[in-house]
Amino acid sequence: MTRKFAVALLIIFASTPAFAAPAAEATDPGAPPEAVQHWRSLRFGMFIHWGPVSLTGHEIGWSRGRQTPIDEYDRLYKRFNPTKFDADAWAATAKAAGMTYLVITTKHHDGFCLWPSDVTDYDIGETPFGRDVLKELSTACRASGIEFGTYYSVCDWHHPAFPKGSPAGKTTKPTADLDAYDAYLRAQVKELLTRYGPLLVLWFDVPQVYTADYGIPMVKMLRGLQPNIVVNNRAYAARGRKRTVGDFDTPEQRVGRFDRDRPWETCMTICRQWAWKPDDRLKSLEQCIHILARTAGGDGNLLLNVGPMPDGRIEPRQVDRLKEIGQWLKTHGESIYGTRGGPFKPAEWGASTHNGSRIYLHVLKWPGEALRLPAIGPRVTKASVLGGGKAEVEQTDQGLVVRAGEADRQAIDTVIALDLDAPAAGIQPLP
Ligand code: FHN
Repeated sequence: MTRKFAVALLIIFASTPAFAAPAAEATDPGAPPEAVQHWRSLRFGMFIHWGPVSLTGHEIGWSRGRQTPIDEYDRLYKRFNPTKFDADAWAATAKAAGMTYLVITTKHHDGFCLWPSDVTDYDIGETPFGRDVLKELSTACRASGIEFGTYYSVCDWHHPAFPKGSPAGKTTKPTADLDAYDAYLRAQVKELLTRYGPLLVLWFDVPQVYTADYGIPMVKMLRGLQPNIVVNNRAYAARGRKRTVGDFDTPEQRVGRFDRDRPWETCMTICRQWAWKPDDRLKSLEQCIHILARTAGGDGNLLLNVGPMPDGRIEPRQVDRLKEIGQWLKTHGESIYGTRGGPFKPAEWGASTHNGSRIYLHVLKWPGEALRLPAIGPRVTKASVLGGGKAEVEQTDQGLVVRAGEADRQAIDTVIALDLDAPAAGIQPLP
């Protein structure tokens, strides 16, 4: 009996009713407010969806039992050998993109683990590659000043104890045992939280039948291991529509609504697929900048996803796009990092952010010769275009009229800095 199998058996026995986790406690205390504010100040992160599935060019998890037969999908790891994987290069690409944090799929719905787990053999250690991707990537991120976070799929369509299976989580396994799966999940979450240093975030996904009875004690357990970690809203299936889960919401493939009360992060693919897809459609620089500006303008973070190739590289044209975003952030980053959304809510013309006594207008589409905005209390003492250029503002009790000449308007986003004689945070959000 292998050590891993013995450990797995121990976990299953330990999860029998006599030893089952204590009944779910009513609430998750949440992350400390300063931890959430720090996460929010980072504003722009890299999402990575990667695994042996990249050998097929189909979607991670979802193609198991669809484009790729289950048995074939589950054997991919035996030939997964991304010899060009270079964690320092990935971290450098995130840095060059102006990204401040990185979240990688440690285990997606297909159950494969990108680290050598003690409770399964379905992991990177059993591939020809063999190396601990999480160890190398977390080390490289820290060396580059990029904060490291982990995505972990709650549903596991490969594991015999998780009730739902492929395709698409729509089948039910005869071997289902949620107590046993909860023990497995907790053991893996503990591995993530005790092996790779302080994590910025645990990004859970698709809980399906994993309910709050399991999820709340599990989240409390992980917060005990890393009290400053931030947890998203997908750690478990919430009871009732009104229940909020975790520390932030996760609008997906869309810019979230303006909300300065509940933290949120838009997750979005830079192409169309989450995992590697040859010749996928790549978003333009304008699209990426507009998504970032509108997300920050709504008071949200943007987690922009790349799907690395089976050889371990991020596709060169995606690297180039990310570098272009980073170039833009070199001159415009102060209008994104550390800002809060508003006071002017996102609209057709664009969005606004603020920090201290400065408002940033992200004018994405000029509504003619001038931009007219509702009145604000503080006086505008100065107006300028980030990156160089002139802007004029007329301020009356009726509102602001903002102008910039054609030569001062910028193709993708004219960011106009308005310096005020009082903090912008005191201005109530305006339509
Ligand atoms: O099914 C997953 C999907 O593959 C991807 O990981 C996204 C990322 O947020 N989450 C789920 C879909 O909501």
